[in-house]
Amino acid sequence: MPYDFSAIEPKWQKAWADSKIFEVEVDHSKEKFYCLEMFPYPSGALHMGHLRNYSIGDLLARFLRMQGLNVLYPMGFDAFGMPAENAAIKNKTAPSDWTWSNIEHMTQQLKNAGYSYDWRRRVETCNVDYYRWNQWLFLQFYKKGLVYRKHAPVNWCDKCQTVLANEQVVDDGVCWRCGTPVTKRDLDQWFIRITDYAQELVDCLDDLKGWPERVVTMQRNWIGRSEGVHFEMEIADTDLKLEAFTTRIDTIFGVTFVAMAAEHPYVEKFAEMAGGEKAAEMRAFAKRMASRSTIERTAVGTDKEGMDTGFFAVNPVTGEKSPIWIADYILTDYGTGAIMGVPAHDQRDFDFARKYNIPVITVVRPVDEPAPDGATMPAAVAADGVACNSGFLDGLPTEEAIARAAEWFEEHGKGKKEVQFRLRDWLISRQRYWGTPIPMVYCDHCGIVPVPEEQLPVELPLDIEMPANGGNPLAQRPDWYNTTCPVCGGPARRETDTIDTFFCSSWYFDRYTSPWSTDMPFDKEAAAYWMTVDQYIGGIEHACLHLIYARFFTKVLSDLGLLPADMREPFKRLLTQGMVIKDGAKMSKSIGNVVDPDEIIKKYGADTARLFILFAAPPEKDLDWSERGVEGANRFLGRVWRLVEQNLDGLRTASAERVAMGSLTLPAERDMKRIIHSTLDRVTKDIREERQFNTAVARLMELTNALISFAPEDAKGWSIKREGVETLLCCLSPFAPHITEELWHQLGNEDFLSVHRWFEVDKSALVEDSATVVLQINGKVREQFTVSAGLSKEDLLAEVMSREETKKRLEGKEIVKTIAVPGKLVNIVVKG
Ligand code: ANZ
Ligand code: ZN
Repeated sequence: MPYDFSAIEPKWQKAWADSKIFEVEVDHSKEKFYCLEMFPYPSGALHMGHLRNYSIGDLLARFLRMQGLNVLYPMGFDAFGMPAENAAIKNKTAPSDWTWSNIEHMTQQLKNAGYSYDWRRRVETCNVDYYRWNQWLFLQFYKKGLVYRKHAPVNWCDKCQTVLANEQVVDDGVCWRCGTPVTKRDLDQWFIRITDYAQELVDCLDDLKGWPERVVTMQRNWIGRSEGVHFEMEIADTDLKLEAFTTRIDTIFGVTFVAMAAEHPYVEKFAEMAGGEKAAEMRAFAKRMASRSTIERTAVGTDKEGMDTGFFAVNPVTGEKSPIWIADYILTDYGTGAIMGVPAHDQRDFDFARKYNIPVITVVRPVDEPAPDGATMPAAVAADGVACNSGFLDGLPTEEAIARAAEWFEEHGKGKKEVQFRLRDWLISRQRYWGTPIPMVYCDHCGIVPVPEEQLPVELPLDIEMPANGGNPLAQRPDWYNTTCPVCGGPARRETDTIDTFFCSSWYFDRYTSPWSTDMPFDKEAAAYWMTVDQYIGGIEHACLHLIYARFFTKVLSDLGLLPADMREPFKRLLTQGMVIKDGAKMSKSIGNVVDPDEIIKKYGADTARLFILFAAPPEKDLDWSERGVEGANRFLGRVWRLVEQNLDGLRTASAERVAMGSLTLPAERDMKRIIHSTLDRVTKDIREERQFNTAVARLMELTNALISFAPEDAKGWSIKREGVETLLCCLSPFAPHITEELWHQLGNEDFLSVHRWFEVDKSALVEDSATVVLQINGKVREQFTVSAGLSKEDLLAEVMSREETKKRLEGKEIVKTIAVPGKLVNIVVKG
């Protein structure tokens, strides 16, 4: 029989589904393992990146299941979001129709790949059974004071026609989805108080030992915890005080200017006080600065721009006055939106000071050197040193100077130590249709009123027409948004914004533990058993998006009592798989180098596609797509197939009983047995400990070759060959589950290999029969030879000395000393 994957694969997929072997339940008598992949957006079809992600996950799920663990391995769809709306406008279909048909198509694709999901647990975030719990959770967050509405400058993407959270403004200022430079708009929006958890989000990073260091660092920087001093400066000739935040209060004697953001409220105050032309000038400048995108304002190398307001701030320590500027590089939403400018020790301040001829005064010097001259220094010196020109701080090393200066501010009541975070509250309103409606109502009488829980869900109308000119169709549906106030019963209007889809993906893994739950988002007992996720697999691009939001959610759900109190983190181990590249570039539609997984599966079968993907590169590394590599994987499976087919009679009739190493005398049989078990041993470790799947495959290829050349001479030999073939099929099963299942049954086995217990290593078979020993004379290698394994020092030496070759080499020489290392080497030191 030839290897006909197109018959084998659907046959076993059906058999597995019919027998429900991948369906799992809570079982406290068993150790659990939760294996999870980032769920896909139902864009239409799987791409190679998905196939890689899920082939890695399925390998682990299958392997650990065979190791006897109770493995939860679910799949679902992150189904809300913009592309459905764009497709709807383009094809004149409803976003829901487009989405649901994609979900069904992609589910079929996943089934064709042979992934071992418990399909009963499929979750779709656009399903009202799911998003009603988004709304319910939103209300719990609201009750807990974690949701608020605020008028604020927010990120706006003109292409997507919606606001964005800070995390969704990537690469210094563009929309994460479409790449359009983001601008600021002043709007009323809903925020979630993720900053309440900023400290814990940083602290717990230390415990994420199973995460790539790179992701931990990215999150640490994103959350951006800084310790510093928050203080006030009087503004000369006014009764105003300007607040600033600094991490370098030790440089307070080096302040030569003060700067504030264009959006700072004092811009308008100063304009009013100044009046006349100066006022107009100031307003115009601030407006021009504020209208520029963050990318323009903060890009490295762009010229800093500023304007002197004519007002002066009084240095709280020295009493000196410094001019107050408006500067483009001061961010409105960090610290207080105003800074003390210390050009000698901060590069941005330095660039600004040089441009506008502001004096530069050094107040920190290197330990054993005098202070550089501020007038001529070429760049700021940010490094620690010793305070100078700094009154009571003089002579103190930077760290102590910071502490001393901070104390001074606290003693004098002029400032206090403060921790600042870069992390901002999470803006979750979206001016889009295809998302979870925010369960809030506006009443002229009662103001903002939450929708009572018993009135949930607030369902999205599905019979909509997308406005061709963009915008949110919900805002054009009075029949939908007109409602009655839950408090006074008067006329009211629903919120027409929907919730950021990252909200949906922040707890879907909890839902998987009990997706049938109808009275709660998920069953607490089930979640307590299955969570946390033991292994999460997905793309690094989510390092500061989904992976932060999901961590935050887990902490809140734990505080809400939905998850156990000590369950503070969702993902124990994280694997960020590399990209799939072709011809040196990331596989993508825009580059035009995509290979369609469907075509590969059709041409070579799912087993080949999966094996190639797992063999071609370690999981974290980029994978170079090559059709030749795919053919190689296919040829290897053909060899495995023929190994069984061509020996089928012998293998089928061989005793399934394992022959003990001790009863084997033929060297070929002993060697075969050893190869089988050392391969099993290493493959098991490669998968379980190292996650090095590619080396595991390489070892299985070697085992295959050894089995092909091994010609049994007797019944014991056939029994060993069968043991070898079954071991090979066992180890290969998580990589290529269909062909191995088929061959397993052809050998006469009746159970499913997919859930067969992983084979045990026979330790006695690992002992080597022989050892290779090096002979050195005066430290130089002279020859290598084989001795039996396990010889003692004395026996080894005796054996070496009795060899004719050794005797010849030592002729006429005087032996001074001999050194023997069992199993390794003998060194003979001679004279003459
Ligand atoms: C004086 C100073 C002297 C500073 C010095 C630094 C070095 P991190 O570490 O990121 O927290 N800063 C404060 N608020 C700012 C804002 N809204 N926009 C731009 N810059 C701002 O950085 C804190 C430092 O960033 C603060 O310490 C302040 O500059 C600046 F030798 O104050 B520093
Ligand atoms: Zn956009």
